Formats: sequence, structure tokens, C-alpha cells
Amino acid sequence: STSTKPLRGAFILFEGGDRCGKTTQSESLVKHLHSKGVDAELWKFPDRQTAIGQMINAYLQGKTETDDAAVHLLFSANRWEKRDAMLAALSAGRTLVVDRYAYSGAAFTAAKGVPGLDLAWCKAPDSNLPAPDATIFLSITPEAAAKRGGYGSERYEKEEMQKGVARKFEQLKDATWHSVDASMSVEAVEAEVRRIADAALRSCEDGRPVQYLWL
Ligand code: Z5A
Repeated sequence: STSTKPLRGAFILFEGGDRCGKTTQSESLVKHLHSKGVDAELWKFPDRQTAIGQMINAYLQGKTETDDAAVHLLFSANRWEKRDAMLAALSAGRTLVVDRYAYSGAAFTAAKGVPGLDLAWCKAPDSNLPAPDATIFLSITPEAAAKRGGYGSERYEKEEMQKGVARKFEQLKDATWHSVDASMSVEAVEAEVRRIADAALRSCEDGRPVQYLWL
């Protein structure tokens, strides 16, 4: 075939701690892909628009108190409710650039240190969700992140929590994982991100099927 349309879109995920630059880099990558004629869309989790997302939003803003296990399952359900749309977009050839996903889900809950809610328990509800083709982990020390302004007012935006989350992310590294030094300039991070994204797109053009968590 002479068509250059990929068989399916790529699932490119951004993960990382507070102020690592996910918003900056995910928006920039989508613009870059559009400029190359790639059908791409930016998704963000939690998706605060849905009914479940509104419950999560109220929790993150400290307006409601929810049991730690229950809120973990809400974050997961917020991904499950998007699963069909995600698979449909990928198979229609649309590349999804996603800001946070199941790795954040597991890392943040496990970092709370609640008895029983260990990493294995935290990963279980997301099992069999579509897996990313590439996970771009924007790595930054709390010290470097601190230079980007103070912590926000949401529930997890505290130094101790962020340090614990970084340790959990470390344990979640898998074959999709690409760690990028996020303390570099925006342009230097962009260059690394584009290189990783290009390779992910090529692997999908070569027929890599959609993968599933946590295989
Ligand atoms: N959470 C969870 O518990 N369970 C789950 O399943 C999921 C999430 C999915 C909300 O996430 C919270 O939900 C989050 C995890 C938890 N809690 N925390 N922390 P969110 O994604 O909505 O919120 P966020 O992680 O706090 O994102 P953010 O505040 O939007 O940060 P960011 O996107 O990583 O950073 P940014 O806005 O691109 O950059 C921050 C600043 O640094 C900004 O001023 C930039 O201009 C600047 N910047 C960016 N790049 C650079 C470079 N390279 N150099 C210098 N300055 C830079």
C-alpha cells in the first residue's frame, strides 16, 4: 500500500511528579505531531468532566473526605469509563498523548502507606486497561521542582508525599519506560520527547498491537 496512515495510533503517556512539566510537554508534543500531519489528541487523567471525575475533583480540592481505597477505585473507574473510547481512537489511527494514567494511580495511593494498600493491591484494578506504547517519565528532584514556584493547594501537593510518590514510580518502571531529565530547558526536554514519540509511532506503523496492563 502507498498509504502512510498508521495501522493504529500510538498511546504516548507522560508521568512524573508535581511541576515536572507534563502540561508543557504534552501540549507541545501534540502541536508538534499536528505540524507533521499526525492525527493526535491530548487526554488527561483524572478526567474531571465525568460524574466520577467530579467526585475525584472534590476530593483533590479537599471539599470531600473519601476512604483511601474507595478513592483509589474511583481514579481507576475514571480510566475504565474511557477504555472503549481510547481503544476506538487508537484503532481509528489517532495517536493519544496522555497526561497521567495508571502509574500515577498506583504510585499516589501506595505512597500513602495505608496498611493493605500496597503496590500490588493498587495495580490490580487497572489490570487489562490499554497499556501505553511509551511512558515518558519526566524526572525531577523536589529541589529543582521547588524552583518552579510553591506547591499548589491540592491534596497531594506536599513535599513528603511527592518524595514517597517518586519512590513508588521507581518500582513501577517497565519496558515502556523512558526517563527524561526534566530539569533541562523546555527545548532540550522537547527534543528527547520527540525522539521517544517518533520511535513509538514507528513501532505502531510496524504493526505492534495494543498492549494491556500490567503484562
Ligand atoms: N492522581 C492520583 O492520585 N491517582 C490517579 O490515578 C491519577 C492522578 C491519574 C492531579 O493531577 C492529582 O491527581 C495529582 C496526582 C493525582 N496530584 N499531584 N501532585 P494533575 O495532573 O491534574 O495535577 P499535577 O500533576 O499537579 O499537574 P500540574 O500542576 O499541571 O503540573 P505539570 O503539568 O507537571 O507541570 P507544568 O504546568 O507543565 O509546569 C509547571 C511549571 O514549571 C510551569 O510554571 C512551567 O512553565 C514550568 N516549567 C515547565 N517545564 C520547565 C522547564 N523545562 N524548565 C523550567 N520551567 C519549566
